[in-house]
Amino acid sequence: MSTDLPYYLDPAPGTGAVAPRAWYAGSDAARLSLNGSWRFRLSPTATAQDESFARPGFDDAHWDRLPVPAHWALHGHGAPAYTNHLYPFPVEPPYVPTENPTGDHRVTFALPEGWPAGGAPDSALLRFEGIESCAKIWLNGVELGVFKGSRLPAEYPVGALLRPEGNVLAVRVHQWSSGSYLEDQDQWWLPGIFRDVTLLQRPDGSVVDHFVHTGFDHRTGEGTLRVDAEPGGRVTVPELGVDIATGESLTLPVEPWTAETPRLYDAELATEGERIPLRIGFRTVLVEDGVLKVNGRRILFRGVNRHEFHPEHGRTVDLDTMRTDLLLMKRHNINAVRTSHYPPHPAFLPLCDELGLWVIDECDLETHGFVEFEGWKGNPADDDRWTPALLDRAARMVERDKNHPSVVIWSLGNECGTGRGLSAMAKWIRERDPSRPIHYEGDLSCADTDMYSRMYADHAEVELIGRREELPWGDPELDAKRRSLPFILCEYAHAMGNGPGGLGEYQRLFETYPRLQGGFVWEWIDHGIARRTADGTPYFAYGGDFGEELHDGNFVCDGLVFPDRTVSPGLIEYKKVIEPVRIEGEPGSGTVRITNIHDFADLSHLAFSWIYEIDGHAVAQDALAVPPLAAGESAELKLPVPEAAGQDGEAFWQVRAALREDTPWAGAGHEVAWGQWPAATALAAVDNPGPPLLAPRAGEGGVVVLGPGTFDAATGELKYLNGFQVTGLRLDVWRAPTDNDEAALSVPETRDALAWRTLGLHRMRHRIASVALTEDALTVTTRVAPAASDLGLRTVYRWTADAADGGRLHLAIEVIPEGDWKVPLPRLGVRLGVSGTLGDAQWYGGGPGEAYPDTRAASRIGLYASTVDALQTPYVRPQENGARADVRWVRLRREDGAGIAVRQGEGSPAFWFTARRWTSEQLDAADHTPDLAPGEVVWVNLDHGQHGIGSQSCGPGSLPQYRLAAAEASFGFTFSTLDGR
Ligand code: IPT
Repeated sequence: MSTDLPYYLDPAPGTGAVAPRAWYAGSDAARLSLNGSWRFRLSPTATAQDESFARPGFDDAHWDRLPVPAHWALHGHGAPAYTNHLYPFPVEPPYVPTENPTGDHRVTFALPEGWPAGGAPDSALLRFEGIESCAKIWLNGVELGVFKGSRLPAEYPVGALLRPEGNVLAVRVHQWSSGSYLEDQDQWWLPGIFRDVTLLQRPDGSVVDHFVHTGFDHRTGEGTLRVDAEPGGRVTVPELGVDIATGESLTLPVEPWTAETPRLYDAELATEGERIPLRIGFRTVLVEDGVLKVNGRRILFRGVNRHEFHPEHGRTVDLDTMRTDLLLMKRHNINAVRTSHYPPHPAFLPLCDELGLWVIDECDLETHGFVEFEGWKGNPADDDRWTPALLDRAARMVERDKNHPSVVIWSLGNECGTGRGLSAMAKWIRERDPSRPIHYEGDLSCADTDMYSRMYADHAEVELIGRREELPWGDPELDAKRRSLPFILCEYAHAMGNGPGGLGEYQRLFETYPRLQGGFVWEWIDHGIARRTADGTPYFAYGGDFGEELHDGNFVCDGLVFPDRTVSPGLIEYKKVIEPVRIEGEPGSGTVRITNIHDFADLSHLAFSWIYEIDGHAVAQDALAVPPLAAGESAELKLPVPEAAGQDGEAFWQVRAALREDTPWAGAGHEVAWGQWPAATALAAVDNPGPPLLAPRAGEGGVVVLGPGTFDAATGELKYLNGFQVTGLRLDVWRAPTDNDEAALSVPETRDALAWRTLGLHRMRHRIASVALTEDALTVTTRVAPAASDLGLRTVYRWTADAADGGRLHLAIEVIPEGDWKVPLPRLGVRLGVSGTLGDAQWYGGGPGEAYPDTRAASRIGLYASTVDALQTPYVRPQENGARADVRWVRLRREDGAGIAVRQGEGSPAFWFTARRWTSEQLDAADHTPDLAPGEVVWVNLDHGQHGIGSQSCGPGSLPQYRLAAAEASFGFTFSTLDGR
């Protein structure tokens, strides 16, 4: 483009760097990390300060200090800002605002002992792994060039400039540049030198670049190996007895690399001037017969989209954190990562090679903000002036990451519409590395790609695609091509807040149709930034919390782990849904069916066991011998009949599969999969007349006494259960809307929370129609309805107590909707308040974690205990959470053990149990976790029904079977009290 533009506005790529080349962790050539404490000065514009700071003699003593790598906005200079796809500046490419925070960085360093000063320019390289978004760099006063392409490396030849000591590196970083138009990913805008800075010694004859080519032929069991290198040298693989010249090909028997069996061979590349340790994995990736295969077999992605994020450091992520991410993924059965939406720190990929994950490596490219304009007008991805920058990014990704067996797919970028620049990238990548297929979601024609990829398609559409029966698209030739391609959901199951729901149904589709090769949950982590309130309470901030004039709120918190990497219920659900072993039994059956749904591994690495449980107690258990079924095989095994099988109580079989031995990602005994099913078929309900009932009697002071219950005679409201005060027991239909209920991106007609609030379900009124005392019951008839509406829920509470067991109080509820209800109910049940001293819960039912109708796969029937506080799931933006499914009974106790107990009513199904120290209304009103102040009361919800969760914060809502229609319902509970110790 026109050269009169300043460097940071010129759409051309950066300047001054050597050709991109393969990254490697280390070699025998010296390297010096320049990370550390640097001097820093922030200016409001790109040109507020002249460039004199680059001179070695410049005095920076009065400047602040800043750690490098870091984002200055997280160190007290300026502030982070969050937008999803909107550019936070006027769109007039390549221009950016005059207000352009510019950080000048300086560091002085000495060369280590033995490092020759001076020499040929290419005898030393100064390497930057990532700078956001544009920088001009000087060493010892000499300009090295301009860095662009934030999350990609660049190396500058500096050999001739180095001195033994007193070297001054100066870097001027602009937050905004032409590159910002290419980096419109959904995340915080965070400028800075956010990845490592290293000085690399490049001795004569050291490796300029190397490319490890491998393959694996599953028919012969042989691998192929060729290492191209510049300059040439030798490659040794001691374990295989290999010693070949670079450029020479070899075929020999090997064990293949897969994500399930990440077999790596240690090797070495030696040229005249350098020895580089290599870790070689043999595998072949290809699309064949409409299916993506590795080593001849179809693979299934159980994936996540991973942004790099740390709640204190932003995109400056250290090695421990990277490893933590991967260990957590592996422990939750995740086998694939899409590096959304830029190449990760280079050290992430060797960890993927080692631990075993399929990686879609995605280029640092997104121009999503142009979606705002008709036909993506002005989109740099379709503008020749920008093509060199796009090609530069493609090359820097491919060259850097080409030697990783874990990288099986190249992705051109995310949400860039379509365009010539993308086609040029695909063409270049295909020529440079034909061994990996190409992904890009944004072009529905799939003209440049090797797989059909979509985001957030609903189950029904995915099923059609699975059958290759999707609606025809565009020109017939391209349609035919696309129909012949494998399919992935590069994003699905938006993990924002409570959810995502509907994972299990997707998984069943993936396991049914070979074309559907799985998906990548959006996304791995909530990008909440760690902050404290004035009184020191920690919380996580999101969009708008930093005074941004334009922002997308908590849409940045949509991960399977919380910002501090605490596992959220969504990840536990996902782990269960994507188990690589299916363990199933029919209710009442002592036979288990075990199916190995790994793609490669047999079951010999797993140890199986069975447990026979009665009322939540394991009464018998033993190891279960399971044959080492090959991938895809299944077997039915008879379980032994335990002696305890005749005992009274509710019996369950549980079969578990755990790691037999320690692995690099989890210890022996780590549970990989499980199944649980009732050991007996449910007994048919016997229609017995029931015990004689106590008569309610009028007591002193306007009360009615019935068994342990004391009621207000006028209102029929329960006041006491023996000595325990009860408040506000009544029908409850409200829940604090989840992010998926809010569905902020959807059209208003489909947003549940909007429909609920419009109708007024958050402000229901209770009219007492009658309070009737009969011989054996207290019956309260009410109508529960919102103002201004003629819709209502006629609700009858019938209280009784057994004559034989006067210690229990039964509540039978009948709900009859009146009027034409078009809106589902958030929940249906009763809410009651009990003393805040009842802070310990114990229950028999689903657990240990939270569950909702379409997020209950991981909920296992058992005996559980938790404090009321620990029952809460602290979603970054407070919302409905913490329900436990299938609860048969629950006890809430004080410290001395006294308390109240609730069981499912006679003939009533198990219920949903929730307890919290605030009301749903308070939960609804809170924006951040510190807004929730524990009160004096524990509010308990006992629900007959819960509305599904779905994934409509970005994607489909809950499936029809999980929607809670306003319909006639009867259910009940039995209340009693517990004595103290
Ligand atoms: C999709 C984006 O690719 C991803 O970066 C993220 O923003 C996600 O949505 C929502 O969190 S794009 C959208 C148009 C579906």
